[in-house]
Amino acid sequence: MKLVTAGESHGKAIVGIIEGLPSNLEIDIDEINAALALRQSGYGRGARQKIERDKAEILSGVRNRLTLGSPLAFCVYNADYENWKDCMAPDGCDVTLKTLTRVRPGHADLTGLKKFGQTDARNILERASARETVARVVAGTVAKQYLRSFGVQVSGYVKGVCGIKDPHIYAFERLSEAKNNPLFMLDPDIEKQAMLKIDGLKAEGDTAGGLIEIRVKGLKSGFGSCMTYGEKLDARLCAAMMGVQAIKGVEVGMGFAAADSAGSKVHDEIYYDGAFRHSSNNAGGIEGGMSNGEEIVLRAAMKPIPTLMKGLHTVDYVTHKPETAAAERSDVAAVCAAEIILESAVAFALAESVSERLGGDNMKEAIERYGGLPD
Ligand code: EPS
Repeated sequence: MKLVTAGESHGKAIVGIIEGLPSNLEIDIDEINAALALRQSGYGRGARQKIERDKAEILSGVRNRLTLGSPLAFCVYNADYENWKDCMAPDGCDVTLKTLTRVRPGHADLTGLKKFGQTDARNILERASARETVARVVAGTVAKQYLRSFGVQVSGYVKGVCGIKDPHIYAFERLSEAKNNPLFMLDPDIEKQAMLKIDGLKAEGDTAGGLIEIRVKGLKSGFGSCMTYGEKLDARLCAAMMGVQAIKGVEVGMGFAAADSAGSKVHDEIYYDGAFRHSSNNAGGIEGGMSNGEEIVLRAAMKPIPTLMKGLHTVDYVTHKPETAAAERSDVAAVCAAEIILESAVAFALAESVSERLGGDNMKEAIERYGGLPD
């Protein structure tokens, strides 16, 4: 299974093509659109989300709600294109209308300008923008529908915002409740503190990042491989998470804390009660690069959004003069969006590994093969 995305933030649309889906997978477009709406939601989001009403249109690969086994192509139109077509239209426009040379620290602007031989960072940021993640959410929701056919679920929540952290451990079944809350957090008192933090940062023209936990339940053991480094499931899932804009760190299970503990406090002891089990899950469900049948536990650290309304010190790329970085509008915090996107990215990467092992031209074959695997 493979995903290709395309589209600029203020271009006509964000599009994607998923290759390698088996036939006869039922596609629920309402679930895709609900995920897109969640991606737009959350406390701390900016003005752009008031303009957009993201809805996916499936262009190919699905007939009467069932996949055909052919590439699934989709698009989500950018409503804001109407306001930007004078400087974004592919067939002729005035590119001087929205130039950006006061490059933003933390964004792709400066390095992108040098790398792609441009003088207007608009030509960089339009693609580097997290607007591209619209496509990842569409594909990730399709991947979730594929994984659900085998009883595998992906969920998550926001665990921290700008240093205000929720230390609790929650059962998987509780995680979906987070989507009803303004910051996708599960402890109302901690969430209130985090919202106050966002209010304060907004008043100062500043931004926030956060910590997001993603979990996978119901996956049998043996996905990924200990035999080749490229097939290791933890490597693939972490790469997918790091591929999400603004993610600067990822961990699996006990993660970085394992480096500070003795082996006897880290490794999950094994027992047998008719099936092989672990007495704890510090490994986060992955040992030797393979799922071990326990819940997969992943966490990602998101840096603060790099467009600050108060503007950081920078240099104009063309004049080389000291300047304040450009800012038109921005999110204060996009941790809820990141949570949805990370769920999607993990679901897609996992679906890739699952489909690699199962093969199957149609869902019946794939489900039968999954059923025949050891737990
Ligand atoms: C985004 C749309 C963008 C930003 C954000 C993500 O809208 P605009 O640039 O029109 O305000 O809100 O992009 C960034 C964080 C970024 O750094 O580019 C979206 O739909 O997710």
